[in-house]
Amino acid sequence: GEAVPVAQRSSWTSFIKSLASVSGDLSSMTAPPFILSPVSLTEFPAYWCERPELFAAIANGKTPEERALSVLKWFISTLKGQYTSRNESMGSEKKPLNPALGELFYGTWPDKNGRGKTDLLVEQVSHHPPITAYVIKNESKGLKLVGHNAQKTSFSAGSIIVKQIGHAVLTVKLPSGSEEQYLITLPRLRIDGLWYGSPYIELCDHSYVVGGGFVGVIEYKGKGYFSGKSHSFKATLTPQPGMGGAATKEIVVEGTWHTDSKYVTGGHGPFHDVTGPKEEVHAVGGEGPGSEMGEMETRKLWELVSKGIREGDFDTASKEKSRIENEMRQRRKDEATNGKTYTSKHFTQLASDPVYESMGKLAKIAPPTEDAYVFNENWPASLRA
Ligand code: 0T9
Repeated sequence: GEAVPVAQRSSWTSFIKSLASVSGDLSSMTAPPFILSPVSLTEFPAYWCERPELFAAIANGKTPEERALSVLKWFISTLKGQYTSRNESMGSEKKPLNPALGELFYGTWPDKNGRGKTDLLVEQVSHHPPITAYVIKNESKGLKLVGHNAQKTSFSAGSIIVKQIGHAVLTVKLPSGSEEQYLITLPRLRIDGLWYGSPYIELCDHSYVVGGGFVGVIEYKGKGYFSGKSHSFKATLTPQPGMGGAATKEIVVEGTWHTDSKYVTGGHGPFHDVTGPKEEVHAVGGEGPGSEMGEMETRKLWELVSKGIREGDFDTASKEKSRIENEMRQRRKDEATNGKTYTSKHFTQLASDPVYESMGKLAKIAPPTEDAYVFNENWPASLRA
């Protein structure tokens, strides 16, 4: 492990070995300090909108085909941020902070060049197992993305395999007043480079973007497959007869998701390109008076832990982390004593999702349904304006 500090080599080795025996949920495992990220998983949904103009552009599509293509382009353009940005900012993939139940993150991307204001709201709706629910809305463009994420991890041939559970639904309000809905499913991950102490993600298998009369399948391949390059993908957009897309032919694009791609069939020239800069979310307070952050808002809750990790003061980081975890355990105990259970501030959980079911059927997506976390439309005052 070249990337592992000498003093942490044996604890890294035992961490890697213990991965093989922990199956399902790695979030609460204790890892050596060098691999800790100061950022909580509740901040990750911001990756969906770090190119706000591509999100906004979905609303400009004049035909179902134009819109389905812009949804696909926006989706593929989020992958670089979702899966390689920690390598860029911190040198490798790192272990994110495991969110507390009810942890919140609010943020916004300001209006610029007519793209409209885009807002983000995230809540940790389950701790065991960890489940994060989120909504991203661009009101002026009639766009709303609602989704949730969970992970099931396993260990195979020296790599961590992460099956993502959850999905997102994008609703597009058309000028005519009618709505289009798109189901977005999530790729499987393989975390490689563990032995060297410099983990990185490769995407595997495939994921779907289904809606507006089209089924989009994105196939992921790493080194040694069709283009021989890491982070390769091939996306196929197929019109569904009788669903508005039938007038057009199949469209195929190929490339690497962390750089760019080109049309192979049904078009010419470049498709997506993420070699340019992205725009990080502006975190805003939502719970406290004015626009201050309340105690459950991620950057406030983890403030001292994050500071400790950033500054290499791991004693403080671990003391503060234990303090937060104990406090949360006490809250759950108090609730139990009072015959209460935690209720989500922003979402209502349902055992099935009609959009997932109907869109999923078109592409034969398994499982046949998933839970839904329905947003209660209760934006904090700081994002209501
Ligand atoms: C949803 C994303 C997800 C969350 C992270 C697997 C992972 C937790 C989940 C899937 C986002 O939209 C996209 C990106 C990165 C994913 C994380 C990468 C990662 O390593 C962690 C897991 C739980 C670990 O921390 C494993 C241990 C660690 C030492 C390896 C770096």
